[in-house]
Amino acid sequence: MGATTTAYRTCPLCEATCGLELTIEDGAVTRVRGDEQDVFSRGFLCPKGVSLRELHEDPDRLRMPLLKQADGTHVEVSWDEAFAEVARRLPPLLQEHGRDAVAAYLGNPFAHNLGGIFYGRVLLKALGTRNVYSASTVDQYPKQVAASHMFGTAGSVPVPDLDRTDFLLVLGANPLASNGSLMTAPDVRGRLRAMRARGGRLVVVDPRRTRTAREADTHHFIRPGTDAFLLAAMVHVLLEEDLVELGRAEGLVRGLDELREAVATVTPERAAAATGIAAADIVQLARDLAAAPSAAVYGRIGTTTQVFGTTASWLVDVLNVLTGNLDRPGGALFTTPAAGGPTTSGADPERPGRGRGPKPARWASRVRGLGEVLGELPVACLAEEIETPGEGQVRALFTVAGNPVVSTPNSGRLDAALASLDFMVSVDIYLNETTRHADVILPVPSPFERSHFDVLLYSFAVRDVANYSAPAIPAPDGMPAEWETLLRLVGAVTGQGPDADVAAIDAFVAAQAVAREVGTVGSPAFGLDPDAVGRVLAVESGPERLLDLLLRCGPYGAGFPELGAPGPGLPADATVADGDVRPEAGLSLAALRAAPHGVDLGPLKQRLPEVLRMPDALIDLAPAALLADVPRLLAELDAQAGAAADGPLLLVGRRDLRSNNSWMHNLPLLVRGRARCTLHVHPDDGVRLGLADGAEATVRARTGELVLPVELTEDVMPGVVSIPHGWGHGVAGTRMDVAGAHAGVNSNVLTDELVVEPLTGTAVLNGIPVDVAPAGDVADRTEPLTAPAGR
Ligand SMILES: Nc1nc2c(c(=O)[nH]1)N[C@H]1C(S)=C(S)[C@@H](COP(=O)(O)OP(=O)(O)OC[C@H]3O[C@@H](n4cnc5c(=O)[nH]c(N)nc54)[C@H](O)[C@@H]3O)O[C@H]1N2
Ligand SMILES: Nc1nc2c(c(=O)[nH]1)N[C@H]1C(S)=C(S)[C@@H](COP(=O)(O)OP(=O)(O)OC[C@H]3O[C@@H](n4cnc5c(=O)[nH]c(N)nc54)[C@H](O)[C@@H]3O)O[C@H]1N2
Ligand code: SF4
Ligand SMILES: [Mo]
Repeated sequence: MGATTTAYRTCPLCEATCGLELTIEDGAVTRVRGDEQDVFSRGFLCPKGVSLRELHEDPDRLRMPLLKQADGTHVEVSWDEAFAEVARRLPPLLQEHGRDAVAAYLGNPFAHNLGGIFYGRVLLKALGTRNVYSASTVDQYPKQVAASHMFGTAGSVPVPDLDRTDFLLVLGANPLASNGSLMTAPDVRGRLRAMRARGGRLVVVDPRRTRTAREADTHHFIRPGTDAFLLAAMVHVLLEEDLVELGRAEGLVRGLDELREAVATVTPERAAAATGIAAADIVQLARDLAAAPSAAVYGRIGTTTQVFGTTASWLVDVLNVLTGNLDRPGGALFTTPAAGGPTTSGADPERPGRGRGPKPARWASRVRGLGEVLGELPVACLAEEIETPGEGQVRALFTVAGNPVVSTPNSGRLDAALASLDFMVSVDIYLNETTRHADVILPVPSPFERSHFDVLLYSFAVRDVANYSAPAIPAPDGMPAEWETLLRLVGAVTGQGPDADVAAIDAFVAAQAVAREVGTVGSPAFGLDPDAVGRVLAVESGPERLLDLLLRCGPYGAGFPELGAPGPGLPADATVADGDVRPEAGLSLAALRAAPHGVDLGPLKQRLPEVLRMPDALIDLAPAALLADVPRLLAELDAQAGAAADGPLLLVGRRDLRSNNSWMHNLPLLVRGRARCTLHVHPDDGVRLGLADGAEATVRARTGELVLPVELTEDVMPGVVSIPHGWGHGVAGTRMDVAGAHAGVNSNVLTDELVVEPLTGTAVLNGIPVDVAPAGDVADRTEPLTAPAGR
């Protein structure tokens, strides 16, 4: 019999970063459990973590590249053949039509993936296109853009101090299902229960009575898309009643007068008419927030992917600042991530808090003129960029870890557009709704077969933590790591042919990273000989080498003691698990390898004012870009006050614990039981519309229509219906048998690519006006469907 071993690793599936304990027998993973010793998750895991074994073993998960044939079907080919096809077809296309003729779309798992984080930008740079798209413009960009306007960088997002707070106000998030987002916190339910056990209060604002709402002291239904009115009215109350107490932000803010003026007319009464939350409740909520010893306001998907996404995101943090909760223990704090990030670098060394501030849009999309945002164009305009002829038309597409056909608005249109491309390459693990259009699909190793460190997510964690996982088992023979595939693509698109020297490109990437670091004032590497630094790092390669550099030069880094340049090292309260080696010199990759359960770097630290990166070193409470959008807010407030009660039904999404966006429905463990892709309808609306529980309904919007089963439930607000996103499987040409048998419908057939949030171009995925009728009823539509509020 072979040996039984144990390996520890971080689950890469969602933002919670749970520690897993894997049992490995004869080279196969036979059990997945929560790692009781993990310094952050302490044994917690959710059903998706357990299902990683099914993912690893899934017969439909791709192990070899696929090539599309003339008849549209895909066949397995060798790695060499696959890269040769890219090297043969892409360079001539770029030569003839220019760099912008190729687009790239980066999906969600990309952000959970060391290969993607470190080498994705190398591929983008090699492509040199302005047509860069990602899931961020159907997700969190409004929050990041608001943060950059207030605090200076897109990484300056304050995180609720979940473990110490006395009061948490949650809007448009359901962390009990999603396990938290821009709030990395394994076991949110346990942490919320601990908060309530120590006397803290939880208030949830959501058009649905969610799992999180059921844990709350108070839940308010809110009409979709109206959070900005509620938040502005709360700001109004704080100012009106003299409840402002800036705390740590005292002397560090600008724009209070402009803010006062902006919300002057947003009274609780007017906000009540628009939101559906009573004026007295709005006033009380503002007072409670101000009175709590510590409090945090937290908004997520329901507040970002809506008509006032950036405005709502801004006002969330305005409330945190005005109540003295920014940078207060138990309030909303900035992290100090081990691998560093925009808030730990880029400051003016002479004057802390000073930096370049928010970045204006540098270009606009070709067809609709939507502004570039944080280096990307809004994915809501990808289809038209492919369809519209002329100079700069997108003719080729790379998707990496993305399924935009299911995840982005007006899926039907994008699906058809992808079919018209001259060439498409997907780096992906499934033949799914999107990748079926790809000429070449390049799979990557399973989560057990790759290394992991959450470079991005630790920047939004409720504690500062660092945990590295090496691959638990080797990848199949011949399968490159994701980063190697990305670099081989770099070779192919830059005309180096299909067999580019990956190690040489990697060495070049590393040398550039070292050059940046030795030129950075304040880095332990500052002024060192780059070759000497390179030699120290050369024991590692690939993402490990780049991570080692970031850790060593980060806020807890070991620096380069071998070169006489030690780093700052660990804080006194840092801990490791029993038996792990405490890294005395500070963090490096070697140090993390000796701490398989992770290193806890303590609760969130107070970072004002040095965390700011604003030209005047002040928090901007009234950024010009947001003030410019206030007239739209006020106009809509007027419009809504009258129309709220008798408007069309509004569609919102929902997540459930056993899904992960669009791609985990092929795992039997996660799809068994009752069908979850249903239309939630309030019983009163059910009666009015003649919809019975379990019967089929037709849901229509401007962009398309769907038929799906009705679930009558008081968990959704009257006037609102809900469909989860990420379904709609079983499409011809895909190869996901289990998902196909639990197909559901694609809710993004109903979301409108022409309706975007104006500041960031982020798609409005919540608050979509829809018609609902019993299926088969060819009810005459008496009125045309109106666009969502604020368009
Ligand atoms: N209506 C509506 N639409 C939404 C949302 C919503 O709330 N409502 N949410 C939005 C949000 S927040 C997001 S993040 C997006 C997600 O949008 P996407 O990122 O486009 O979609 P995913 O479903 O996450 O697809 C992930 C893809 O990556 C592949 N994959 C999985 N693991 C790996 C890996 O390790 N490497 C590679 N290369 N590929 C891998 C999967 O097979 C799948 O094709 O959806 C958005 N769309
Ligand atoms: N199980 C599971 N976990 C996931 C994912 C998944 O698909 N499944 N996806 C991951 C990803 S990519 C992300 S970005 C995160 C998202 O994490 P969350 O933001 O916590 O995601 P949701 O559970 O969709 O919660 C959004 C809530 O907003 C509500 N809502 C809709 N419209 C409005 C509105 O106008 N106002 C208010 N106040 N609320 C509104 C919805 O009813 C819903 O309850 O989850 C991550 N974790
Ligand atoms: S909560 Fe997220 S990180 Fe934790 S086990 Fe589940 S999917 Fe993995
Ligand atoms: Mo997301």
